[in-house]
Amino acid sequence: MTPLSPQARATLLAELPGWIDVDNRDAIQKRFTFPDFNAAFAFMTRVAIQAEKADHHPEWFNVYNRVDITLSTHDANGLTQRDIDLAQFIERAAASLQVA
Ligand code: H2B
Repeated sequence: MTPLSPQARATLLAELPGWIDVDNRDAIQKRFTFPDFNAAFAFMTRVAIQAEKADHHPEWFNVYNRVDITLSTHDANGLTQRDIDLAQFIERAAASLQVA
């Protein structure tokens, strides 16, 4: 796995609304807010199962109904297609649990 080119990175991120660059490292982050802890943890469970399946794991922080997620590929020391794939899965999981 090699980090995405700046061009590929920009094109792929344009399709992932709300994901922003992390300062001082090649990574992206997004905050997800759910109705309550139950929904947040259900979301985390879905993401955890997918992360194990893909052997690609998020860096995340949960407080009650909030989940802050950072994605980067440690083995590549940067953002790769694996992070994009996981971000797309995360978007689908959040959409199925999040109350507008
Ligand atoms: N997750 C992330 N985000 N980046 C990695 O480089 C990575 C991972 N590597 N999950 C995997 C696990 C690696 O450590 C194992 C040994 O395959």
